[in-house]
Amino acid sequence: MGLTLTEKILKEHLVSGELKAGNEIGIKIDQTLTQDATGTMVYLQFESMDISRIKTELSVSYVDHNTLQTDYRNMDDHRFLQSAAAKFGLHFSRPGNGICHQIHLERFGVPGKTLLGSDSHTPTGGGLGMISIGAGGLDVAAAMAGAPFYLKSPEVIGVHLTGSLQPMCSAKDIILTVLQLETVKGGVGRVYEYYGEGVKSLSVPERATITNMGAELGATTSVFPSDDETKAFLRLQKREELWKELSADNDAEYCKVIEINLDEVVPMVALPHMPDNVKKVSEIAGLPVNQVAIGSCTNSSINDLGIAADILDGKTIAENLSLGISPGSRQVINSGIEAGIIKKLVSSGARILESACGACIGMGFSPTSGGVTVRTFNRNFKGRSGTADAEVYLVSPETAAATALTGVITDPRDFASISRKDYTSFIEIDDNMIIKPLGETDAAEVQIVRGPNIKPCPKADAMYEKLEAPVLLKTGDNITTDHIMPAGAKILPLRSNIPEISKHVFEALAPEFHDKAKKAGNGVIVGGENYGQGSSREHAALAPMYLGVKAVITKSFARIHKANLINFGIIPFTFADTADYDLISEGDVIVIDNLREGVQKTRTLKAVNKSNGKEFNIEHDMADRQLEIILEGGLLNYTKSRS
Ligand code: MIC
Ligand code: SF4
Repeated sequence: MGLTLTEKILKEHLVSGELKAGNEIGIKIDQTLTQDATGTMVYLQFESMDISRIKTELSVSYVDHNTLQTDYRNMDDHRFLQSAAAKFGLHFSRPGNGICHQIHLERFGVPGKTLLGSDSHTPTGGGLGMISIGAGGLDVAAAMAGAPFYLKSPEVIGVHLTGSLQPMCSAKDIILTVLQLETVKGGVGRVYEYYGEGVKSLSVPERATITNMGAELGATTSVFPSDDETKAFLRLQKREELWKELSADNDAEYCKVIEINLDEVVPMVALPHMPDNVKKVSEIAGLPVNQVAIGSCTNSSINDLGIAADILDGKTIAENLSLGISPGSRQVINSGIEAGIIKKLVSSGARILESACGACIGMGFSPTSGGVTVRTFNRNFKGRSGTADAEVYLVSPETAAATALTGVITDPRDFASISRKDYTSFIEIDDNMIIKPLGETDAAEVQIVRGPNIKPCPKADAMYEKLEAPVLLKTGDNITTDHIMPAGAKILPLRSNIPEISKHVFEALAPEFHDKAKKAGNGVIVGGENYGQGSSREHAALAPMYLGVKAVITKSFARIHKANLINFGIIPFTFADTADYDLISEGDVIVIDNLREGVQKTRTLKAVNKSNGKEFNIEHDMADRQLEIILEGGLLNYTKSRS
C-alpha cells in the first residue's frame, strides 16, 4: 500500500514508536520557531536545561505579538529574546519585520522538513509541504535541546481538490468550507492532506491560508504537496535550491476523503463566536458593520492585499466604519509600496497598522462596544478583539474589501467581478532585519539581558499520593485557551511573569477564580468537550498550575493544551461515561484515593464526589513517557532529573 505525504515525512523523521494512528511516536525536529508572547518562557526554560547551543538545523525567534509597548515591559522582553537568540545560536527576527508564520514561509520553510513552533498557527508551513506543528513552549525548548517531539501518530484525512476558484472567491472560503464540514474539534488527532488537480491552481500563500486556519479544526497539522508552484514560490524567494518534489503515492489510503470542487466554492463567513459557525456570505448580507480588518498571519500575502486594493481602488470606505490593514511582513509592505497597492489602500481610507499580530489578538484596533467587526483573521472567540461584547465575523480579503465599501456585509460577487492579479514580481529580498546567529566563541560572551518583569518559570510539585480538592470551576464545551488565559493589550505584557499573569486566569468567565484557587490551595477544573482548543499558550497550563490546579476532568481535550497540562504536572482526565459530568457541581470536593499508584497501574480510576457521595470513573491515556513526566511534576523536573 502506498503512503500519504504525511506518512512519508513522518517516516523519514521517526525516532521512536510505530506509525500507527493513536500510537505515541517521537519525531526529529529540523526547525523551530517561537514568537515573543510564548518565547520568553521558552528561552527561560531552555536556559534552565543548561545546554549552551541549540541542536536543531535552524531555529528562529520572532517578535510580532507584543509590539504595542505601552510601557517598558514589551521592549524588555524583546531585548531578552534578542540576547537569548545571540547566546544560544538562533536567528532573530526584529520587531517590525512581520508576523512569524508569514516570514517563516517566505524566508526559512523547506519542503519535507519538520517545524515545531510555540504558536498554534505553525501549520502555515504546510503550504510549503512541511510537517509544521504547533506546540507548547516547553516542547519547543526540548526540541531545541535536541529531544524528539512526541505526539500521537495521526490519522490522515485526504482533501481532494478539483476545479479552480471563481473570481471573488478565495482560499479563505475553502478553509471556511472545511471548517463548516469538520467543526472545531473534527481534526483532533488528525492531519488534513490536500491533493488533486485543484491544488495546482493555488499559490503557496493561498495554500498557507488553508493550512494556517487548519489549526481551527483542532488538527495536528495540514499539508500540501510540493510541486511546480512551490518551486516558483521558492524561486521568488531566491531559495529555489531548497525545493524538492513531494506528494502522496497514487495508491495512498486516507482514513476519509473530503471532496471539494473549487468551481463551487462561494464566499463564506464564520459568525461569532466560533470559527466553525460558518454560513454563506449571501445568507447574512446586509448586516451593518463598524469595522473591517485585513491581514494577520492568515491573509496577508502581497496578493491578498493586492485584491483588496483593486476592489477599493478609486473609492472611499463607508462612513460608518474604519478599515485597518496589518501586512504580514516587511517584504509584503515593501512590494506593496512598489506595486502601488499601499497607495490604493491608503487613498481609500485604510489605516495601515504595524506588520504584527496587533488587532488579531486585541493589541490595538479594538472595535466599538457591541460593534460588528469583519476580519480576514482566523479566530473570532468572544472578547479576543479586546472588546468584550463585539461580534467578530471571519471572511476573505475579497469579502472584507467589498464590505468596507458598502458598510454592510457584502457578497463580493454582487459587488464586482475582479480577478486576483499576481503582484509577486514586485517582491524584493531583504533580510536586513533578521540577525544571524553568532559563532560559538562570540556567543559564549553574550550576557542575557533581563528586565524586572521577567520572572523565573515556576515548577510543579511531584504528583501527590491522594487527591482531595474542590472543583474550582465547571465549564461547558469548546473552552478556548483565550478563556483560560486571556490575551489582549493589558494581559500580554505579563507573559514573562507567571505570578502576575495568574491573577487573570479565567478572568472573563469566572472573575473570582484566582482568589478562590489561592484560598483553596489546590483544586480541580471540570470541562466539557474539546477543552483547551485554540492558542498553544502554555500559560493556560502554567498559570493554573501556579494557582494549585492538580487535575482537569473533561469530556475531551484539545491536543496542544492536553500536552501542556502534562508538561506542567496537571493530570488530564476524561470521564469514562460523559454523563457523569452532570454529577458534579462547582464547589464539590473530588477525592481520588490512590492517585499516584492508580495512574501507574490502570487507565481507569475511581473518583468520589465527597459532596454528594456519588462515585464515577475517570480515565487517562498518557503514554509511559508522559506518565513519568507527570509523576515527577512536569517536563522541566523530568528533563533535569535525567541530565
Ligand atoms: C493566537 O493566535 O492565539 C496566538 C496569540 O498567536 C497564540 C500564541 C499565544 O498565545 O502567544 C497561538 O496561536 O498559539
Ligand atoms: Fe498573530 Fe493572530 Fe496569527 Fe496568532 S493568529 S500568530 S495572534 S496574527
